[in-house]
Amino acid sequence: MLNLILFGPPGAGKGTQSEKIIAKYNLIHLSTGDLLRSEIQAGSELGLKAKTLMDQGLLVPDEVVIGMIDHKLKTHRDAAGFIFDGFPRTVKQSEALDNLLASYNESISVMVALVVDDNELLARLLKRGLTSGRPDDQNEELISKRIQEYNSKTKPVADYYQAQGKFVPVDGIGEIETIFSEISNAISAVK
Ligand code: B4P
Repeated sequence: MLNLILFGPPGAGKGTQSEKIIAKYNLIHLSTGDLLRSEIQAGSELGLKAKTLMDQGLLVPDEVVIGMIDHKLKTHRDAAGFIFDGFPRTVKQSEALDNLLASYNESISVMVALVVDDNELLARLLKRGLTSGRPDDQNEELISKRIQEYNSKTKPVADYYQAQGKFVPVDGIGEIETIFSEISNAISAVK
C-alpha cells in the first residue's frame, strides 16, 4: 500500500498536485480541507463550528479532523493507498494518523513537502480568491493568519516525519508538470 502525505503551507499546490497523483497512482484522496468544506455546504453542526474557525484562518480542533480521517480509512479498506492532503497539520494529528494506520498494519510511506516562499503563497491565494468564493482566500490579513498558523502549529509535523526518515522536500515553485515529475520521483523511490 502506498500512503503519501502531501505537505506544505496554504497555497503550496497540495490540491493541484493531488489531482495528478491520484490519476497516476490510483490512490484515495483524503483532503481534510475538502471534507470540512463539504460539511459546511451540508450545513451540519460540525460544518457550522468549522466554518467559524476557517473563516478566521484558524485550524479546526484535532479531534474533529482525526475523526473524519478515521471514518474515511474505515470505509476504504480495499484501497491501493491514500494521499493525505492538508492532514496531518499538527503533531497530535501525526501521532493519531500513525496509530490509525498501525491498527491496519500500515504506515506512512513518504511525506512530500512542497516548498514555496510566503510572497508566492500570498500572490497565489489572493489570485484564487478572485474566483474561488472561499472566504479564507479573500484578504491579505486572513491569508497571513493561515501562514502564521502553519508556521507555529504545522511546521513541526515536518520534523516529526524527518525523524522517521520519510521527509522529502520538493521545490513547489515553477511549472506544475515539473513539480509533478519531482513528486513522482520521490514516490518511485519508495514504491
Ligand atoms: P485546505 O483546503 O487544506 O487549503 P489550502 O492549504 O489553501 O490548499 P492548497 O495548498 O491545497 O491549495 P493549492 O495550493 O492547490 O485548508 C483550508 C482550511 O481548512 C485551513 O486553513 C483550516 O482552517 C482547515 N483545515 C484543513 N485541514 C485541517 C486539519 N488537518 N486540521 C485543522 N484544520 C484544517 O492551490 C493554491 C493556488 O495556487 C491555486 O489557485 C492553484 O491554481 C495555484 N497553484 C498551484 N500550483 C501552482 C504553481 N506551481 N504555480 C502557480 N500557481 C500554482
